[in-house]
Amino acid sequence: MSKPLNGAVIGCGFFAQNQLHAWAALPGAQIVALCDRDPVRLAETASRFGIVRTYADAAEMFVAERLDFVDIATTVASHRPLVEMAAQAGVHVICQKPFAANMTDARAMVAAVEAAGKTLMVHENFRWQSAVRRVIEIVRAGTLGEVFFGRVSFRSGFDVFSGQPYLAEGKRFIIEDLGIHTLDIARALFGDVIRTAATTRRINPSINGEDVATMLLTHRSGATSVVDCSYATKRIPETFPESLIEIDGTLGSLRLDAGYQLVMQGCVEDLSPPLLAWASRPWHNIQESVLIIQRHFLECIAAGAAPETSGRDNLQTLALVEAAYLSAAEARTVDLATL
Ligand code: NAD
Ligand code: 89Y
Repeated sequence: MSKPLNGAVIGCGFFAQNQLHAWAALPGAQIVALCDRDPVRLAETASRFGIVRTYADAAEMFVAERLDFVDIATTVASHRPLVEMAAQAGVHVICQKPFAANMTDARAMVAAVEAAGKTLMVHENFRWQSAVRRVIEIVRAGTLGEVFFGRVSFRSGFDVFSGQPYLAEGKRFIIEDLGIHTLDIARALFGDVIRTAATTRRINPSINGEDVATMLLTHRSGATSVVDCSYATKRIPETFPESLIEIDGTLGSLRLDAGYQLVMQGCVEDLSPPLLAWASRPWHNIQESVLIIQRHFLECIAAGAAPETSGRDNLQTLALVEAAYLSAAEARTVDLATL
């Protein structure tokens, strides 16, 4: 068996705890260093995961450590400088979503890591949720024939602001934070997009950004999809954090219904995700996908292959986010080639 890769995690906040649990479960990697500019979060996380070497400054860490990869789990404002620093240090990179604040930054980040000859994966984990993955495999196997319609829907009233208070503060909210995942699922299922038309609303008066968005996508394959998301939906039972899916193809249709129930050709299959030892409901679906995407990263490095959600691939998802905001702001259809 080859030696585990040495990695460092930058950002010890709300979501990084899941990433660290997943690394602890993967024999192909060991996290040898942690970085966070918040000393309390850094110390608590280091003690929780038994990681001895800690840094307040990422530049110092890259000088002091011999790393194979870095896992960037900070919020978007720091992504470009940290990815460029990692490229300069010559290490493989994982970067959380949203990958970048705009297309210019995103393209520069992809170019920097490509120039260093290293692997860059965006932690775009929703398409790796086991139930969503099963649907992707069915579509890619051609079981439904030619897909002509799809819907990826995420509607919830779950309080995400208590764990992630910054989500209430930004000018942008649901498309950049959550819609980015459902748009990426639509790409994984139906392929790249030619144009989009979107509407947005803010229902919750105590946040700054939009909390409802509806996007109509025209895919290059000829399929049309609707991607809709809302954090203003009071539904019982609450379905957070499930992405519900409907697909019509020339040979059949399927639905991924609430409760992870796959309904296809008159049969129902229970795709409930496992509750990993370190996971907790209702997040367990997302938490399992963290383990799966991080395993995928290690497998890609071993095989010298590009991750499915590489930085270059993610440019297409990010362009969809930008196109949706532009479409909603200007009340027009946006051609993706213009971005
Ligand atoms: P957070 O604010 O709780 O944690 C971020 C941490 O990064 C903080 O402790 C902060 O001090 C640290 N930090 C920021 N800039 C830094 C820098 N330059 N150097 C060192 N430390 C720095 O945020 P979070 O909720 O954990 O979210 C982090 C990212 O994860 C966001 O981009 C968010 O969108 C994403 N996220 C992804 C998922 C998913 O399912 N993929 C779920 C939740 C959050
Ligand atoms: O930040 C978001 C994400 O990526 O998944 C769910 C979330 O935590 C809140 O919308």
